[in-house]
Amino acid sequence: MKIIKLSTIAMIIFAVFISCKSDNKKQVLEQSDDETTSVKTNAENIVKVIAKDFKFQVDDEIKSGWTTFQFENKGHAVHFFLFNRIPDTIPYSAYHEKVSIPFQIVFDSIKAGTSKADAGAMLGEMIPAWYFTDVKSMGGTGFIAGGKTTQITVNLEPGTYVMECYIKEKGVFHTTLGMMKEVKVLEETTQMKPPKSNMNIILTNHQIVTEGDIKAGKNTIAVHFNEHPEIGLGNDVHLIKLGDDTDMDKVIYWLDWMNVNGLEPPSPVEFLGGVQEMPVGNTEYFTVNIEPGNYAWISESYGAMGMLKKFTVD
Ligand SMILES: [Cu+2]
Repeated sequence: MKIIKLSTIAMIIFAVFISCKSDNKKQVLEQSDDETTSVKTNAENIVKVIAKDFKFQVDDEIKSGWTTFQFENKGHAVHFFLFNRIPDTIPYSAYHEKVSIPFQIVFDSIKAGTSKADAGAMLGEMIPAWYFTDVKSMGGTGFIAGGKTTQITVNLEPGTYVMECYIKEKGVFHTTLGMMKEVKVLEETTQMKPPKSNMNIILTNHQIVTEGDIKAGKNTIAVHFNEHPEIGLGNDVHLIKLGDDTDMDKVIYWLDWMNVNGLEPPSPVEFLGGVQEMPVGNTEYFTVNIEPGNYAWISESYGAMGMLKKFTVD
C-alpha cells in the first residue's frame, strides 16, 4: 500500500538531468504488444516484469542504479506496481503480515460500514510505526489496462524491496491475492545513464506542471517529485485516455482505494501508465507511445484538489 506518511516537506530546486547517450550501447527493444512498437533507449539494464491475474513474474535479484522496467500486463484487469523499499531490519514476511493483511482487514471494515476517518485511525493503530517512517516508495508504474505494456526508468539504491499491486478484485486487494513480491536490489550497479526526455512534469502540492509538449509517437517524460504532502499519500501521476463521455468525478472516485468501488473493475476510463511516488528530489522517467486523441494527467489521490490536467495530442 501507499504510505500515509508524516514527512517534512523540503523545497528543492530541481536539476535538469543531462542525458548522455552511449552510441555503441544503444538497444532497440521490440515490443509486440498493441500500439507499442519500437522503443529506442540507451538502456543497458532492462528488467522485464510480467503481470498476470494475480501475480508478478520478475527476477528475484536486480542491479542497483538506473533501471528500466518494462511492465507487460498480460492480465485482464488493470495492474501496476509500486516499489517499496523496506528497512534492512524488517523481513519481507513481516511486511506482508503487518502491513498488507491489516490493509485488507481495514478495507473489509469499510465495506461493513466503517467511515473513512475511522478506517484511517484503524490503520494507524494496526500498522507498525516503521511502515510510516522507514518504508520508502521508490516509484513504480502508473495503472495500465489489461493487455498493454508500459515502461518506466528509476534510480534504485541497494536494499530489499516489495513489488505490489493493490487494485481490487471483488473487494480483495491484488496484494491479498498474490500480487506482491520481494525483490533484492544488489550492490552491483547497472552503469546506466538516465534516458533523454522530451518533456518534464513537476509534481508539487497540489499541481501537475508540464514543460514541453507530448507528441504523437514515442515520448519519454521526466517526472520530478518536488514536494510530498506533509500528511497523506505521496504525489504520483497517471495517464488516462478520455472518451466523449468520460465522467471525471467517476474517475476521481475510482482512484480512491477507501471507496467501496474504488480500484475495483471495471475502471471508468482507460489507464495508460504513469509513475508512482518517490521521495522529494527524485526524478522518474515514463516512456509512452501515444496516438492522437484526448488525454489527461491525473493524481491518484489529489485529482479533486487540482492535480488533473487535460490535453490533446494532434
Ligand atoms: Cu493488480
